[in-house]
Amino acid sequence: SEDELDNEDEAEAEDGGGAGGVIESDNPEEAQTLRISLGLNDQHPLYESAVHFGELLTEKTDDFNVEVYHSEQIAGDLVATEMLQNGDLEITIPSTSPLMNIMPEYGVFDLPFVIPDHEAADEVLDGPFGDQMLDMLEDQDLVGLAWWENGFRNLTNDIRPVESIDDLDGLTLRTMETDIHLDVWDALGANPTPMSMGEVFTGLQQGTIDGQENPYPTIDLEGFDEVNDYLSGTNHVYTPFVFLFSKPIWDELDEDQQEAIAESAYEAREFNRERTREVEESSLEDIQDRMEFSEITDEEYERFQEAVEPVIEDHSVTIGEDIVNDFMEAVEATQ
Ligand code: TF8
Repeated sequence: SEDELDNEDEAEAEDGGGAGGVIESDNPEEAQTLRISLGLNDQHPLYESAVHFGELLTEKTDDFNVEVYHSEQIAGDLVATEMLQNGDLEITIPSTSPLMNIMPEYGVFDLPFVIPDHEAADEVLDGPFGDQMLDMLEDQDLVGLAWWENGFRNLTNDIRPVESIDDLDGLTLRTMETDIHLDVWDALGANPTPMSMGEVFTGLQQGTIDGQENPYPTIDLEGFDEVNDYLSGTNHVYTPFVFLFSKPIWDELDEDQQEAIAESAYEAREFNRERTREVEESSLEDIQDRMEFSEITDEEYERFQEAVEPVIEDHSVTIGEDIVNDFMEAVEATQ
């Protein structure tokens, strides 16, 4: 029965995140429940930010309860997004990368070595380019409400310190489920293999993969530092999180409700960026105690950039030359 389902949901949320994962309306019985699916665990600032979204929303209106599910309890990024398209789930906050399987245009964020720093990322996403990319989601039955931060991605592995392209030779690396990342690591001489986030820890532990790449908070908080010895500050790509709402469910809401949700997602973005950047610093400090850290010299960084140029060219066709140009121009304008 529905009651049983509700109880199960609550038990699951309590299991993982404690009462923090459920943010109730002042009128919980009458309120509609919005479920948020996250791929990362409840230690990550993404979780805290999703809870913060729930708090902002329940301050604005009594119409909603918010339940935050973490660690792929509901689904991985791609499947959760498909559930939104079908009206089976209200909210997910995925990396943009797996979305390229739904919209090739979203691969633009996977082009490596383009966004140089946080300031540029913010400007590009908060400007017309970011708006254009959010608007595009509507045709896919998704409502894009805000850009949140995952961060710059960095490489870990268990075989050797990676300081140059040559060190990548033959390393089996897990990538996100996107062809662009596959081709990038292939061009750099590694041996990439795509998998969903939920399989990465076990893969590293059992040695079916030698390494993976993710922002520092994820490396720290998902415990990858326990199974990998070497960390390289590659900062090779900035793939954002995008706050998505199901369009079929959105269309059933009235305008005030839509506005309250949109505003809360947007307002929580500031909290999310601030927290993520704090945790990025503390995580890097933390993992350096347990991992050997290698920096990439400017010279070597340029070699990386050159090696992936053909990949960028190839994929510009599927992403759309216009989008790629707009993206490059938006980044240049920040410099
Ligand atoms: C990855 C991504 C993920 C996030 C998470 C599932 O490596 O960085 O960690 O998209 O929400 O798969």
